[in-house]
Amino acid sequence: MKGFVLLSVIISVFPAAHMTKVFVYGTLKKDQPNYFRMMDHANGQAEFVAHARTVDRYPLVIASKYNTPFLLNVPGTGQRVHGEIYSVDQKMLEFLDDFEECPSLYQRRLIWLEVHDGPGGGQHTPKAGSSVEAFVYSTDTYEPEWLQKPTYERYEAYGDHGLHYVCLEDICPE
Ligand code: PCA
Repeated sequence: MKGFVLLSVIISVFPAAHMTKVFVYGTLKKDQPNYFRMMDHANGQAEFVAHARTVDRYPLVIASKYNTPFLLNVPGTGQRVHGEIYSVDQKMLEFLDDFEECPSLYQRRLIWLEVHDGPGGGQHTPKAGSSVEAFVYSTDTYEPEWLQKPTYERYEAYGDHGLHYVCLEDICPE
């Protein structure tokens, strides 16, 4: 009990101490179909940190019957992938793990990112050009054929590729 009280005090004094950086490259990005889930306070807190690009190349493919974006965990092939870094609290991290069916569909792992622009000024905003580590939902549990698919450097749910993201009725915005 004492330990719990102490932990609560530490967390309230240092709110950043229990935040985790997550890099999103797919439907969770701003203006993409699942962004609203990260902005829904019922799921926890998510704060934009910066735009960024993966340091290594990875194949970002669109696969499955729902045309879902997958970053395949095959560093060194594909392209350097653009996305957004968010700082999320424990509640949001647990929500995202559940939503991304981690660890069966995606696994959450750390990757290196090159920071582009952030909102600036903030004490916690990393500098443009610097490298930061963040979690990403990438996958090892892909079908071998997915390695033959076209790769993208930037995901757009309704882009020129024509592989429009299919929302399940019960998990999609109106
Ligand atoms: N959601 C996660 C992984 C793929 C997806 O659509 C993301 O946007 O990063």
